[in-house]
Amino acid sequence: MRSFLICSAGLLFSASLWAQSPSQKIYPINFSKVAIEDNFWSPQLEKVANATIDACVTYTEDKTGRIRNFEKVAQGSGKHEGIYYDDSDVYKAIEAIAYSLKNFPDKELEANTDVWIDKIAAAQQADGYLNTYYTLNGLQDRWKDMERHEDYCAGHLIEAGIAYYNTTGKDKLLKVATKFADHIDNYFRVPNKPWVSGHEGIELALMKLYHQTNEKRYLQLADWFVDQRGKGHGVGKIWDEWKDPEYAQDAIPVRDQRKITGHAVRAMYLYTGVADIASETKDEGYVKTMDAIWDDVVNKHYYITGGIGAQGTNEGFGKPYDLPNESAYCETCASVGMVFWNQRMNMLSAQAKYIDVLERTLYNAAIDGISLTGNRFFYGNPLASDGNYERSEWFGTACCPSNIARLVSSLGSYIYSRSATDLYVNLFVGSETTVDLNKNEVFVKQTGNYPWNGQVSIEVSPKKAKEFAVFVRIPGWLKEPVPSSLYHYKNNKTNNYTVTVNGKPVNAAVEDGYLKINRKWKKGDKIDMNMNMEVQRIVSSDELKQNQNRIALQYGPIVYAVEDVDNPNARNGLFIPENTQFQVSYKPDLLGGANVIQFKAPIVAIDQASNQVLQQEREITAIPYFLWNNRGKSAMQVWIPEKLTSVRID
Ligand code: FUB
Ligand code: ZN
Repeated sequence: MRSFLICSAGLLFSASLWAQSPSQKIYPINFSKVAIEDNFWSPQLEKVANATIDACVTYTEDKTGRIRNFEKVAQGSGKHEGIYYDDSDVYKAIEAIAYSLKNFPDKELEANTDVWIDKIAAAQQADGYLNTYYTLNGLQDRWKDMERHEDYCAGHLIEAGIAYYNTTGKDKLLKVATKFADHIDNYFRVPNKPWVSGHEGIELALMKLYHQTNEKRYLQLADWFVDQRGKGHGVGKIWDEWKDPEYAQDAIPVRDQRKITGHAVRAMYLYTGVADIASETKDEGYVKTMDAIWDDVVNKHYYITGGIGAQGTNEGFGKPYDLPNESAYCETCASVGMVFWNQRMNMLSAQAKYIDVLERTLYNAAIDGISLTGNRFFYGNPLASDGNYERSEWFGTACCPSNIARLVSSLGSYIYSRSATDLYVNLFVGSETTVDLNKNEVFVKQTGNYPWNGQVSIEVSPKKAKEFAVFVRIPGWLKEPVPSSLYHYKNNKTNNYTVTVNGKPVNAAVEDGYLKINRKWKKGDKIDMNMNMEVQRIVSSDELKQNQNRIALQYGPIVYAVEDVDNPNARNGLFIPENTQFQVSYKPDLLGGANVIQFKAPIVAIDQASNQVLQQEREITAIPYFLWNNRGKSAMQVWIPEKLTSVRID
């Protein structure tokens, strides 16, 4: 199914989605210019448009008081309903709606969103401040506890305002957001008024506002927010009650930070903003920080599913290499943030390893957050379950549903990038776009059936025949699971690939993970890529204690799980010996259509009657991890014992 593109109108703000930055190497092609027609992703975009957004709307305006809070502020009185950060969910839902409306125009949904926006605008204070919790509870308390998410909510308001304006051309929400940003700038960026954002997010939002308006003070304000950290300025719950500045990445200045700490979503949003700032200011200190922290994450804190944030206690990072499976937190929002950050790192460096990480997180941990039906959500995404864990309709703290909705609806922004002269193909998604390279329109069209198989065709049709380079990402999973030493393929087995142009092998080198195909391109040229997919047994490094003597299965970029619904009692007794033979087949009728991995393997069980251990060979089916828990509650595991001696029976 094809997604449609509509144009925005009445531009009051300059809509440069990613303006030229001094030290940024490549720029993503915005999703609004990319039409997706893809077996894997089109149904995902449709389900978000049809079911997820519907769930967000219902819970925002009917089943919770989120919209009523804005009404009460406008009326001048009433009791605040919900939690102090709930305004952010309204804004994030609007952002998701905006992206989705671009793909699937819907007059009724747009009209309803306009009504929300009127209510939001009516709740804004004369000085630009906007927060229903503090306005209803007494404005005298505003801007006191740095953890209370006032700036975080402002950040989501800014992102929503920009997104809605870019889709519809309606600037009401963007004007509200800009007025709030101006309030924050005037209120804080004066001498001796420190402020450490307890939940980051405003930095990246201000950078978007800077790119949207070309107003330098938003860049300066974003940089100011980052610069506040690590100087002992924190006041409020995190600092006074919890005594935990690491929780909010505030123990030392950002320029000195080398290790990931604390709350995972906060960290991801912070470093996304820092990357955006560094691309403008060429701040080498920030780049060093992010390089070191990125290494720390992928070498010591990264789940094979791409999830991050092992612990529920701080909703974030734990000790290095401490990656429990059943209690893995891996918040959906953290995966969304990981996608954002890795895209920015790729923009700064033009290195494909960041897209390798982005792809792993996107295709596994992130989309695990949403059910096949689109209206059930995981908050945490564990890698094992005893069968009592399931997706929910909604949450008290409801950050995840609208977050995954905004990511999926803007998927088009992650497929292609460009430099001034060249084109980059990052993700393998059936899609088309036209990119202006050096005043030459280049039409690009991808077809294939990724991630279910590795054959991808990319048509490159410039209006005028011209020499330039097409950088095609050679996915890292072909040779290693993750660009770090945390995991490796058993027996160092790698997957091969071939690339031809117009049927002939290309003579091209791989640069920073991209095959650089430099030639005089002409209309109708075609790149054919064939990535050999084989079932890979993944093993963990010795430091990763929880996975010792266990393997995970992967096919292409997809990590697999064994769910008891297909394999009764597999959680208690399955092991996969070294010589196991795997078969992969596409099952069109299973879970919306998916590759399954099937194999014969032993399951051991205790026979109560005879008081003996029995071993039985069974036909096992493994499904893509992101599809588990779509057939009711069921036990599940990603890391499976390799030997009888590591089997657990309980
Ligand atoms: O605090 C706002 C959001 O709620 C965070 O990003 C999530 O981790 C959850 O705590
Ligand atoms: Zn969340």
